Amino acid sequence: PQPVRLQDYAPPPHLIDSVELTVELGDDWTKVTAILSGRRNPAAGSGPAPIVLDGQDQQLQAVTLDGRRLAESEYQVGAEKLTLPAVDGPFELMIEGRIRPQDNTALEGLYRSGGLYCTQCEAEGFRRITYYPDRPDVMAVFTVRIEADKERFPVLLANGNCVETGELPFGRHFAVWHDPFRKPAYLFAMVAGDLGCVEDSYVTRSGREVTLRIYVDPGNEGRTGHAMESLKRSMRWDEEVYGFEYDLDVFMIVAVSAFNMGAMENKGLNIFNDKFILADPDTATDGDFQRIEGIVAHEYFHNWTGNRITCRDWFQLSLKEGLTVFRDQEFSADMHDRGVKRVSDVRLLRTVQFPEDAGPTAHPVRPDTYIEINNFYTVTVYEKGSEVVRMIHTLLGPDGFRKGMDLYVERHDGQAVTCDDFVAAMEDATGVDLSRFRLWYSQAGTPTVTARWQHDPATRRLDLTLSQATPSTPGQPTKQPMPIPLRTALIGRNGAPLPLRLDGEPDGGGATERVLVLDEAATTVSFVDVPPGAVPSLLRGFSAPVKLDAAWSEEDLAFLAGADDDPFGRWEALQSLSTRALLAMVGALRAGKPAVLDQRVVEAFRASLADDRLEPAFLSELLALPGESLLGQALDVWHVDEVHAARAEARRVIGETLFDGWSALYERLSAAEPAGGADLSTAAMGRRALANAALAYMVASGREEGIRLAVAQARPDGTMTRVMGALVALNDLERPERDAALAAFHDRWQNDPLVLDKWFALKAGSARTDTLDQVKGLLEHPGFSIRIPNRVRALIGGFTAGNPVRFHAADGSGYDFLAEQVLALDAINPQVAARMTQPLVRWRKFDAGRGKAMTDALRRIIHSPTLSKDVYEIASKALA
Ligand code: B3K
Ligand code: ZN
Repeated sequence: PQPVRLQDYAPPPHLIDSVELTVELGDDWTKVTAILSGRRNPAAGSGPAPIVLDGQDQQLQAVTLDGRRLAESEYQVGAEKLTLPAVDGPFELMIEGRIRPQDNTALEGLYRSGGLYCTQCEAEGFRRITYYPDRPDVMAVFTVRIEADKERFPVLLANGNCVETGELPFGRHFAVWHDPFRKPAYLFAMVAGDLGCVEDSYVTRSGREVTLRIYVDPGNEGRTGHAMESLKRSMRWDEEVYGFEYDLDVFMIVAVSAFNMGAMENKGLNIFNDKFILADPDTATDGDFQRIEGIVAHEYFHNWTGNRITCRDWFQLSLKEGLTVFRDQEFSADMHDRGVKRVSDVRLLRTVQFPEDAGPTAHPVRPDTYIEINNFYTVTVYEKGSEVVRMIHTLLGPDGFRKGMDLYVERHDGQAVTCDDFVAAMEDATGVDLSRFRLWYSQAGTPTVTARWQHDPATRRLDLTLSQATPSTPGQPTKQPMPIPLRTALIGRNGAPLPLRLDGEPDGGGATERVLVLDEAATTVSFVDVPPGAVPSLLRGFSAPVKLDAAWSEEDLAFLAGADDDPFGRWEALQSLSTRALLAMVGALRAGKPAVLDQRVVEAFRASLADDRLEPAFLSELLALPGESLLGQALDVWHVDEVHAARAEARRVIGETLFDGWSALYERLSAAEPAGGADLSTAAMGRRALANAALAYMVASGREEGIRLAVAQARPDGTMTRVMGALVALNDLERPERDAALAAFHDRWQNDPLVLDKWFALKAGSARTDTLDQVKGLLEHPGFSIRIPNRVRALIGGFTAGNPVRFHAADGSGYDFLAEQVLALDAINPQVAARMTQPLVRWRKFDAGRGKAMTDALRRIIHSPTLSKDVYEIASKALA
């Protein structure tokens, strides 16, 4: 397969102004007729140019150009292109074709799953519906007519407003939808099925009433309340924070059970994985509720950042994704607890994006080449992209950032633009020079910032020396220094942040926090009037997506863990202290010695547990040890068994030593839990999170009392947050109580696919040695289907991505299993197969034996004669 390159971008030779699409859904064939009104693009030269359209997996039946049906000799149909005669001026083209949505297991384009037809067109799915210039810089006004059997498909939806409905012969009916906003084909959507609908409304701040509708499988209407409330909160927030109002009369969401990703922002008709819509306290955890809120917001926010202003080409994907993730993160921070939100976003970035940025598939936030664009919907484009926008926000300040957004919209509403256009608007609105900052878009790899300091008690100066280095990544052997904003404070011995004054400044204005910008390879900053014993608090709020190597002693970290006024800094200090201790335990185990947990960690936990100023949600984050994969990354070689053993031992010691503390906390929090657990306030969710953390430590202690409490809490009549908290706590135990609790859960929920996914993930994520055999057996479970991505992610992904110690079994059995599943899946759904390949790509992180077994598995995959380009791209990069 040939790579596509950013440097080869050329504007489209023809533009399309309007599309009239007719889709006749039928059991054998679906007939699609497209009437395109187009013209030559003045920005792409003049004179006649052939019309070249994209198309895939369809049968072309007729082409009519300006009223004349073309003979077959007048056009060429290739595997992926249709080439028509050269055209100079305006033209009208009619394309008639046939497709088979019922056979479309890739879930791209128009597909049928169960009794529902729906679409997924981003990035390049529209070309599976009709021949079209399927690229985001071609924007047209769409009118869509859908025809289908009325009884089986009573609901017919597309983007925009419904302008006509009516009856047809043979029990069929039709609906016509018109979307007045010009849009690229990737934002096209349609749905046909038998769906229940919940309706609500929203009055925008300028007083327009918008109808809100959520469509779900009949029977699920009662589980849409949270999504609807989340939608209304998002609409309000976007008006308040950015002045963005919704622009159509109706906003629709459809929940579908077979979906490749989380959701899709199609104009006026968002389509969602049902997992991110359906929720009630019996079936969804607090984490599920929060994810739903975040994703509903994310898709809604795309209406301005993505739809009104879209991407010129797919290399610019982060233009809409990084910005929209930043917006949804800020929304969630405003709705709940900012510090807790920041901690969980940073944890995701470090656990998934940092490894990507350090491995063979590393790419810049704005990639410059791809084979399959679907492989670039990555944590780098999304989460690191959001961090890049956040740094702009930090450098410009909230008011400057808002001015930049206003200018961005004023300049580019209705256009398809680039990341550079976004940065230019930020610069022009504020006068801040971001020319070097643009490197954040083009340079891959996670920079390391080194911080060393020295305090001179005589002059009361603290010299802080900062330097940066970014490792080489594929295709980028050397790197330039980038501007790195570092939020900095000095915490005095009494625990209070000190007023800051830099050398040479007449006075610091009393501020206790500064944004230092490290824009060279190295620099030294001097603070004056610094009393002895002050400890720097660096990278506060995680102000840049970097690895920080700071010269903190264990005592400094223990101090910051109790005193830092920045919530992220406080959490980070305890994480760093724990990481050091856990790595020392891994070292001991490797040397054949017993692993002993540093007592300072236990003491820091004890102190935090006793600190009643802390919000429960934050405390539960503070008391979570770094995960196995973070510890693995911190090592040159990820010794999976020792990492697992060290972490389990640390949890046992913390559980046992502080048992009385955990138990008192658990009792106090459980007493506060109202029967039913339906209180979804931030505070109540925080209490449940902390109670679950306490319970897990009690179980980890090994004391019978912990197990007894967990077994009681796991009873399937409880609310899902509590039941799952208990099952997670019990899941690794080799005890009949664990099996019984899981079996009861299964029996209660086996007919509810989304809840059954939780059970699949628990089974697949258990550290018990029989887990792989269990997973293999569950491939035959009646509730499992390789065609439904949620099932695949829960069961197969739950094992390969969620269970490092078993997936990386030294005998290579986990890798063999994954290779087999990837190949089976690739024939059905290449996009999901490519995702599932990911756990193999970082084979260099493991010992020689595992590395060899992993590359063997990758070779087995890549040698498949029918491999998709999706999986080929990942596997070939991994082996390069
Ligand atoms: N824009 C979609 C993702 C499309 C993925 C295509 N493989 C969802 C989102 O980011 O909001
Ligand atoms: Zn998005």
